[in-house]
Amino acid sequence: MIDYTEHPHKRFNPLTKEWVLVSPHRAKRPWQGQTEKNTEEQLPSYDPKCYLCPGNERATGGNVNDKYTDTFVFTNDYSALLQDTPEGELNDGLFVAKAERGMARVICFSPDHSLTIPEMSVDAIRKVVDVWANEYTELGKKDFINHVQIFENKGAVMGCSNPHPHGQIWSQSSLPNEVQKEQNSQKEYYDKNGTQLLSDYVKAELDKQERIVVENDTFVALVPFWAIWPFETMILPKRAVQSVKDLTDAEKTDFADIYKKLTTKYDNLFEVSFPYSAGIHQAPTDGQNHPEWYMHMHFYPPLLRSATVKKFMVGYEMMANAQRDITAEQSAARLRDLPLVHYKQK
Ligand code: H2U
Ligand code: ZN
Repeated sequence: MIDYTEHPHKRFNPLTKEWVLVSPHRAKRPWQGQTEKNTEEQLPSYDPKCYLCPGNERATGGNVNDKYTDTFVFTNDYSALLQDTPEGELNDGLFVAKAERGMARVICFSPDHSLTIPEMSVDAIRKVVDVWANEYTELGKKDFINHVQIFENKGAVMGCSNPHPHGQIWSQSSLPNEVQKEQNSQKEYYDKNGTQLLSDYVKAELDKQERIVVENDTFVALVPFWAIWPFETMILPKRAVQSVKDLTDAEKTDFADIYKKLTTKYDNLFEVSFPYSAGIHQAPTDGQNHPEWYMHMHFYPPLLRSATVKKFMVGYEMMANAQRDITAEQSAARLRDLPLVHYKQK
């Protein structure tokens, strides 16, 4: 009989309808498990050369940041999407293209250049959540914006250009690929069952208690059953909410709280500022009702065994299928067992 902690198997991701190959027997290879000691240099609270610090000039001539005291949002000076793109469509057999309009924004999470989310207070992170809700609402209101992607790239290994704590928002006319997959699956599930896919999933995970990392009154952080990255997680509200703007006041604070708790555990894993790409998936802003939607935040961290051993999505992953060794349950247990006090505070 198959033992899912031992034998190679495939797991299904119902959100994307894609499979991941899990090879737990390979994780039994000798685990050196050393945590690289933290050699990160302490950054200054203010860096006169940083284009995100308060009062500084940005990389483009002329633009100067406000002397902000909590969060600061501005339109990306090098936006990948533009408001004034002309209309256009190409439908020439196999050559298909379409104009895309949008707007991109940058959010500074804190005026303090040296901080990261796990080192910020819940009150300060709550202000970031408020900015997300506001940006989702305001960008979403525009007739040419049907999707708002909020995300954070953390760490140079993820291509982040600046250590100053910040995130981005790219909003656009059409649904991007990953969101379109989730849209289709959630709609199909809701039409068939009358409940949200992720509503049923969260209930089942809270019931099983096998992959939960941390929870508070209204939010949970877990390693999804179908996780691809070694320490991939999701943050989800405990009730069906379509977007950050629909969260209650208490839920917004709980969202900030769990964001801090999860990222603190991440940093404590290898005692290093843990890199990741994170982003919030939420209902399209197309003016339609989306009862099928259940907002959630994905965290895709690249580290595997230490601060310097990264998982590469190459070879079989690029050519065939995502694959992992350590199981989602093992990863969840390791993260769950880590302290909620940041290692720098010890
Ligand atoms: P990343 O660190 O995730 O690359 O985000 C930084 C963003 O900030 C990036 O998209 C923008 C870049 O275009 N930026 C500005 O808008 N103005 C600047 O002066 C520098 C960087
Ligand atoms: Zn800075």
